Amino acid sequence: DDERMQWWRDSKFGMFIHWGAYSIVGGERGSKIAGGGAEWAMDKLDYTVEEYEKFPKMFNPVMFDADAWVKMAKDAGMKYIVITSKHHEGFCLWDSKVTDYDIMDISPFKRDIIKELAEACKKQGIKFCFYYSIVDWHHQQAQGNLYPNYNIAQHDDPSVVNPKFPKYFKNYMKPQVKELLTNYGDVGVVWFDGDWISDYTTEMGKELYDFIRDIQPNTIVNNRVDKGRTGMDGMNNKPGEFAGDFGTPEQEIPDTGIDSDWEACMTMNGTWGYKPDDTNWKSSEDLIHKLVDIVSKGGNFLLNIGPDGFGRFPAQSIRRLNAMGQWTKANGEA
Ligand code: JFZ
Repeated sequence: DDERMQWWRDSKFGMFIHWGAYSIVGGERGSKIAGGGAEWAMDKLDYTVEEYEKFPKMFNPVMFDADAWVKMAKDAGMKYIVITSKHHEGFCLWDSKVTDYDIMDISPFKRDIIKELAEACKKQGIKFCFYYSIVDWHHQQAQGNLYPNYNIAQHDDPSVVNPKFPKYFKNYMKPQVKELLTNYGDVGVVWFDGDWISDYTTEMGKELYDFIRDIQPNTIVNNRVDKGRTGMDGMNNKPGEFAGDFGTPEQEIPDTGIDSDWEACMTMNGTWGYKPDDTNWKSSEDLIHKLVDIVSKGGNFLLNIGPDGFGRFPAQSIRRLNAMGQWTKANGEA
C-alpha cells in the first residue's frame, strides 16, 4: 500500500478543477446571486431539472485547451489534476454510454473533455485524476419518488427514503466509474463527493472501493467513498476503520501533523465553480504560506480553479498560479 501511495505522497501539490454547466451560470439568475459555491447554482437558484437542461445544451467552451490547462498546473509546481467528471448537477464531461446527459450527446461541443485532459496529462507527465459526485440532481433514480424535488434526498435525513437509489448506484454510478477507469488510461485518484446523501451506505462505499481496485489496482480513492466522511471528522486515522485511502479536510488546515494521509482542498476565493461576483481572492502570499504550512504537516494541497463557460481560467487565478510557480521554482520542489 505504501508503494501505491508513494507518487501521491511525493506530489504535495495538485490542481482541483470545478467545471460544468454551472460555469455558464456563474451563480447568477436575474437579480439573484447564489451565496457560497456557484457549482450549486441549479439548487441555489431554484432551477427545475427541465429548466436547467438548457445549460448543458449550450455548453460550448470553444476556448478549452487541455494542453494549456495542464501546462499551467505544471508551471505552478503541481503534480496532479483532479477534474469534476460530474458534479451534483449531473452533467457529464465525458462520452458516457449510460446517459445522454453528457458532452457528446446534449452539448454542441461534442469533444470528450475528459479524454483531451487525460491525454494532455499523459503527454506532459502529470497524473490525471477525476472527481465524481454521488449526489445527482438530474438522475431520476437518484431522487426516486421525490422527483422533481431533486435536492430533498440530498440531505442526510433518515426519514427521507429513496427506494430507487440502489438502482442508480448499480446501473448508473458503477458503470460510469468503470467507463472513466477503462477508457482514459491510468487514473491517479478517484475523488468522491456527496457521500452524505440519505440512501448511500458504507456497504456501497466498500463495494465501490473494491470495484475500483479491481479495474485499476493502483488507483487511490479519497475518504468520501465512505458514508458521511466530511471535514476533519472524516480523517482515516482510526485503525481498522474503512475510509478510503486519504482524508479530505476542506478549506482548513489541521493544527498539527496527523497520523494518516490527508489532502487539504481549498478555493482561491470562496467558490469552487466560476462566479464573477466572488472577488474575495486570497493573496498569492497567503496561498504560498498555506502550501508550506500543509506540506510541513505532511499533507497535500489541492488548490481549485473554476474555469468559465468558455474554458478560460479566471485571470485572478492565473496570476496566483504564476506566483506560486515562481515560488516553487525558486524554492525547489514543493
Ligand atoms: C462538496 C461539494 O458540495 C462542493 O460543491 C465542492 O465540490 C466541494 C469540494 O465538496 O462540498 C462540501 C463537502 C464537504 C464539506 C463541505 C462542503 N465538509 O466536509 O464540511
